[in-house]
Order: sequence, then C-alpha cells, then structure tokens
Amino acid sequence: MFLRTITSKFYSDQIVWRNVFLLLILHIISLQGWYFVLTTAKWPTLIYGFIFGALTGQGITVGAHRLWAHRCYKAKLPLRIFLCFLQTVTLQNPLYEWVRDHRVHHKYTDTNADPHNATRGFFFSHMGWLLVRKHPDVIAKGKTLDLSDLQEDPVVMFQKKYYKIIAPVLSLVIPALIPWYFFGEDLYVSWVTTCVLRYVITLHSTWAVNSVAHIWGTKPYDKNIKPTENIAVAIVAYGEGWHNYHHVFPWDYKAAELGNYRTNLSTAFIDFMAKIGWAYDLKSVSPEMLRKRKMRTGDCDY
Ligand code: ST9
Ligand code: ZN
Ligand code: ZN
Repeated sequence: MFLRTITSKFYSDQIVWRNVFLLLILHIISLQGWYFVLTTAKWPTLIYGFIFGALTGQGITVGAHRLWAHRCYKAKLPLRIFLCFLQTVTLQNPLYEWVRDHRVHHKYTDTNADPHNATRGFFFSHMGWLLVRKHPDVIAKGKTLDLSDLQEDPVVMFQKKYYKIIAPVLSLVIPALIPWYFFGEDLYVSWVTTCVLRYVITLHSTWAVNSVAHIWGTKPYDKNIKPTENIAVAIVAYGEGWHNYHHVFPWDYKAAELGNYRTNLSTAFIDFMAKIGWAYDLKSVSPEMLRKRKMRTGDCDY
C-alpha cells in the first residue's frame, strides 16, 4: 500500500514507443486512404466500406459499451455472438479489457485512476493515454472492480483467449478481400480504404467521446462533472455524445434523454433487436427521476 502510494505520487509517463510507431504508421497510411477515396477507389468499395464501418461501430456502442460495460439491457446468445464479432473487427482491445477500462473510467472519472483522465488535456484523453504506460492508480483501482459477469460470459472469455489471432485477421485482412473479389477493386486500394482508413475513422469517433465530450458542450444533468452533451460526437459515435446524461445515468440503454435515431443510431439498433426478441429487459430513466435530477444538479435555470 505504502509502495503504491509512493509510485503513484512520483509517477511520470513512460512512453510506449511501439504504440507511437504503430499509430503513426496507421495515420500516415490512412492519409493515402483519403486520397484513394477522392480519386481511384470504386463506388461499390466506398459504399461497402461505409456500411461495414458503421455496422462494426455498433459492436462498440451497442455491444462493448451499452451491453457489456453497463448492462443496460440483456441480449440472447446470437446477438452476443454477433456484437462480439463486430467489436472484434474494430480492433479496440478484447471486450474484457475494454470493459474493465471503461468501468474504471466511470467509477473514477477524470482522476488519475481514469485511464483517459480528461483533466490531463485534450491529447491525453483522446489518444495519448494509449501511448504511455497506465498510471498505477488505474491498475490499483481497477483491481477492485467486479468483473465476474464478464468471467461468466463464454462469448467474452472465448474472444479474450483467441483475440490476438482472430482480431487482426478479421479487422485488417478479410474486409479488404471483399471489394477485391466481388467488385474487381485493386487489392492495395481496398486494404487502405476498407481496413486502414475505416479503422482510423472508428478510432477517432470513439476517442472523441473521451476527449471532445469531456471538454466542450452543455451539462443539463450535472454541472459539477466534466462530461458534456455534444451533438457532433453523438452523430459520429452513434449516440454516445450525450455524455453528461450518460455519466449521470450510465445504465440507460438509450444513453440519452432526447434526440432521435439520427443522433442515436445505437438506440435504433437496440430497439430493433428488442422487436425481434434478441434484446430484452431494456433499462431507462423515468421522467420523474430525470426532472428531479435536472432541477437539483443541472446547468439550466428553471
Ligand atoms: C482503443 C480503445 O482505442 C478505445 C476505448 C475507448 C473507450 C471509449 C468509451 C466511450 C463510450 C463509448 C463510445 C463508443 C463510440 C463508438 C463509435 C464508433 C464509430 N483494471 O493495459 P496494460 C492491469 S484500443 C484492472 O497492458 P500498461 C492488468 O493486470 C486501440 N487492471 O497496461 C493488466 O494485465 P492483463 C488499439 C488493469 O502496461 C496489466 O495491468 N490499441 C487495468 O500500462 C497490464 O495492462 C492500442 O492502441 C484496469 N483498468 O500498458 C494500445 N488496466 O490485461 C493497446 C490494466 O493481462 N494498449 N490492468 O489483465 C496498450 O498497448 C496498453 O494497454 C498501454 C498501457 C500501453 C496503453
Ligand atoms: Zn466519459
Ligand atoms: Zn459508459
């Protein structure tokens, strides 16, 4: 305990050069992806890349975030397998790790125990936190979390076991073969646009929730915390930009009070899954509870 307090006090960032190098290369190649998008890439490749990217993003929002991290609803096995597949394609760490980091983010928001502590500025909360070793407080506080629900979920544990083999293939190899085989696309153009560029766009959309939506926007539900309501982030992150609401009511499956499906595509996805019976026990905040909370801690004058 004493040793941990000392290391935590004198902690200074230890850069992980492997991650710096990989993310740099990825971003350089993605620039070529934008060039191909504007010039030689075929329309079917672009349409496929867009739809595929949008669908796999739901693996993060509907799957990793609203189902596994917050248990906002329950999902039958076929939906859990489908969402796990989509989340694997996004190459954003195994669900087990993603959820562990996200739960510690909610429990210790914007402190040293938050992996992407936004009090350390835009860059750190956006992507800098992936370029350095974690603060000792993240690991110490993270060890106190209850992750038994994840350990009991065979889908999560299967993905964890085989992640290093399955994820790179599903994310950075197979998607490129589709336009090449079906649309006669050049294989390199296909790889740069549907693998690299898609990955980079999904990463920044996700990271914006931790950075932009912890810095800019309104706070109608709790003015005493950093997370904000930000419509731009809500659009690019399928409804996850209503972040002041989400930090106050993390268990709400809509992750928002207002807004429509256009600014919350993930709610549309869950509602559809509920209609076909694959999602159930959807949790949501009552209007009365919401009204009281807004009056008590919100930033609006009534
Ligand atoms: C990526 C993830 O980008 C993005 C997540 C963002 C979440 C946003 C959420 C917002 C809401 C949802 C929005 C969705 C929007 C979607 C839009 C879609 C269009 N608790 O991590 P290690 C322990 S990934 C407890 O290596 P280091 C544990 O024992 C991108 N314990 O720490 C662990 O061992 P093990 C690709 C913890 O060495 C051990 O420590 N990936 C916790 O400091 C070591 O863990 C990358 O770029 C905890 N929380 O390294 C880099 N954490 O795992 C991938 C750790 O065996 N990451 N422990 O149990 C790394 O390289 C490293 O993690 C590191 C830190 C260098 C960052
Ligand atoms: Zn947050
Ligand atoms: Zn959350």
